[in-house]
Amino acid sequence: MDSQRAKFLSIESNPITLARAIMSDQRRHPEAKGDLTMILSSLMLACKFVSNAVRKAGIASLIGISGSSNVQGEQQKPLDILANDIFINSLKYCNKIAALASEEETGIYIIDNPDEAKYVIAFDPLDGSSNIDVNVSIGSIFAIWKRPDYSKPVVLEDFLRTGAEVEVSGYCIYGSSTQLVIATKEGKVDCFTLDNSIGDFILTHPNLRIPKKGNIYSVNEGNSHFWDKSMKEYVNLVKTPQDDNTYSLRYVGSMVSDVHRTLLYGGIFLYPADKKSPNGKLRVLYEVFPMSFIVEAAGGKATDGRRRLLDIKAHDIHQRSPCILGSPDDVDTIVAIYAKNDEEEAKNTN
Ligand code: FDP
Repeated sequence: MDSQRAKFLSIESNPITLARAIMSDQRRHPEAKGDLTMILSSLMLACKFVSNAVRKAGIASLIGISGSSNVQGEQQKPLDILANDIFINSLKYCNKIAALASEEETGIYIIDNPDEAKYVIAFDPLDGSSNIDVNVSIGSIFAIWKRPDYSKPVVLEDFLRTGAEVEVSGYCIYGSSTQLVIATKEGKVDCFTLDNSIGDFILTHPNLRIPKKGNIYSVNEGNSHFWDKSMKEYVNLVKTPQDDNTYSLRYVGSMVSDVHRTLLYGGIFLYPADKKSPNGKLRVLYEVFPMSFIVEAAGGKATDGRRRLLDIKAHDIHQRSPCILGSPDDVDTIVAIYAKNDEEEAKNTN
């Protein structure tokens, strides 16, 4: 069939699947041993399984997927625990991961590998889980690091790294479609959409770039009473129309959804520290680092207001941090406000 006719039938005759994209990436790095290829293939499989479980959640909840028993008296797992099991099982058998850190695990989970595995991974198997029962988009998030010395047994310090050291990070969003966004340290961000009819992720948004400036701000404004002066000043500024420029507020309350929209449409996502949560809410290893890595790779910026998020060195696998990320011009505006207010405060205390 000629390509004209295939187009007419809306059938893509030469799709770039995720597997094909990963393989061609590997070919561009002749020194690569295929370890990351294997890990990404395992993650792709895990995301397909989780996607399938998420799509069934509404029906399955009739038989008690949220932790109760089903009609046969069998105990059902909550979806986030199920997603955690799916990720662990999928990654265990690729033999390329030495240990993992998960939102659902208290400590690091060491994998008994026959060979020396060079990589560790941190993930949140199902982020935004408070949205599951109300059918709002949720996602999985991950970041992969190479171990500094993989001839030795894996240790906690293999995870206590900076975000700038991430090799690959990504998220999968289970929304109106299932999409997997992957960023590499070469600064390439690709988005693949799951085609359920063939069961494969297809490259639909190659080389994503975040708009330089947006007109959407995304924050839980219910916490505004507890914010610091700079946060209050910034949000007041975006709510005050400048010339023709007005901002809209969009907040899903599911980080993957809010960051995905920010990446595609531009604007800013903020989860700041406040008086109730002095370290912010979001977790450094499996929320803040992977999302900041993706946003920076797409040309955006990520900060806690005063320093680049990817420069933080983790000291705990479940540590939290304030998180502000998005279009570079929007992030620069709030960084300038923090700098101005900090300078004023320093002058007043001297
Ligand atoms: P959730 O509690 O539903 O799991 O860190 C988890 C997270 O969701 C993020 O996905 C989301 O951005 C944030 O918390 C929402 O927090 P608030 O409800 O405090 O706004």
